Amino acid sequence: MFDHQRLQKRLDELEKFPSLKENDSIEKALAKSGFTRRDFMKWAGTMTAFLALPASFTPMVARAAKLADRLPVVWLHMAECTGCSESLLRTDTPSIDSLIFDYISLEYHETIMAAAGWQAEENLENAIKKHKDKYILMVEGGIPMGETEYFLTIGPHAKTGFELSKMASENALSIFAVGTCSSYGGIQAAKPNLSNSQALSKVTNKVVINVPGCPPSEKNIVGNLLHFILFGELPALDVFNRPKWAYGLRIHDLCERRGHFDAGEFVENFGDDGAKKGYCLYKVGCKGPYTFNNCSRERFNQHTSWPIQAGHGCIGCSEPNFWDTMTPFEKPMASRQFDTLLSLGADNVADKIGIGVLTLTGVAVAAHALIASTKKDKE
Ligand code: FSX
Ligand code: SF4
Ligand code: F3S
Repeated sequence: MFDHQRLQKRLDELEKFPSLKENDSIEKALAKSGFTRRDFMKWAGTMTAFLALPASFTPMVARAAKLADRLPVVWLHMAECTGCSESLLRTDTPSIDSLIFDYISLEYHETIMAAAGWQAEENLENAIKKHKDKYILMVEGGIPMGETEYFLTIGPHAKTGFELSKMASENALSIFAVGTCSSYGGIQAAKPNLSNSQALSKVTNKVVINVPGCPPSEKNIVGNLLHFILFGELPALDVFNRPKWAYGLRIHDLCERRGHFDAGEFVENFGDDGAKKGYCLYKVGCKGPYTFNNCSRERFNQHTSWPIQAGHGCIGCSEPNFWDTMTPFEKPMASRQFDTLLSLGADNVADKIGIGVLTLTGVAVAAHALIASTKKDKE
């Protein structure tokens, strides 16, 4: 997998493609925002570690970022809140991640493009025609299907989200579902799902790489793009088609409050003494033990903070159907998968302190692994 020569060859080939951004370069974009080459190389080093690659790959990750303008990207909005785009495009303090995203050749993105109406629709058709089978498709939002397909129509011809995403998927080189909504349906797919919103993977037979999170961090979005530029092939995926390098561990595994969980020190109520001391949020509903994502390692807004650091438990926003399965958000998961599998209430796990807690947690982890592998077997 870690074959330098193969990757160099791929990047050499990519370099031969014409730059889609005339008169622009990542160096210029960085300089304009006050970043030095040193900052850029530091960023490339962090990104390399983030992608679970050896440090010797840093120059190649930097080169891949510089070649990001060789691959056209089409970004579609379906039923959602635009939080995924916002996670990336925050304009107040652009990070190197958001600059890279600016620098890629975004051929179509409804939030940031100047065109509107007829012009916008034409732009999309042109981009798809011009870059047929060569562009990366990124879709944000759930897609109303079936009898309620018309609940989402876009543009002057009132094309449905389903039609647009299907057409864009058919002609794409690689497809990413950005956010929980396009990965699994998301909030609008919560019961009773009146719009019958579905995941992008229901629209196409092609492989869809899911980058869930409501929203996903900018690092996970840009990291997936970079991974594709570097390798040109699918990353290792888990049973829910999430890249393992980003979604391989649970929030709970690297949580800064984990020591308190293991010691049996819990916040009992928001604002109590335990909360002031930064104790574990399990009893006030944290779903970190059931959620596979890298927020506890990467955080948000350039590593500034993340939900648990801010004092609220993880609500499991990157898991399928989290709105139905993880609510109520501020109550522990008293009777979910642990109960059904091993007759262990999750509260039980939290209440027993010391060795007992650790043993039971170990059992709970095993239970989750069992669920994951059973699901895989079924597929
Ligand atoms: Fe929102 Fe994106 Fe959530 Fe969904 O994010 S942050 S509702 S994942 O599709 O805009
Ligand atoms: Fe962190 Fe939540 Fe796990 Fe507690 S239960 S250690 S707050 S992830
Ligand atoms: Fe979402 Fe939990 Fe991360 S709520 S943002 S997966 S900490």
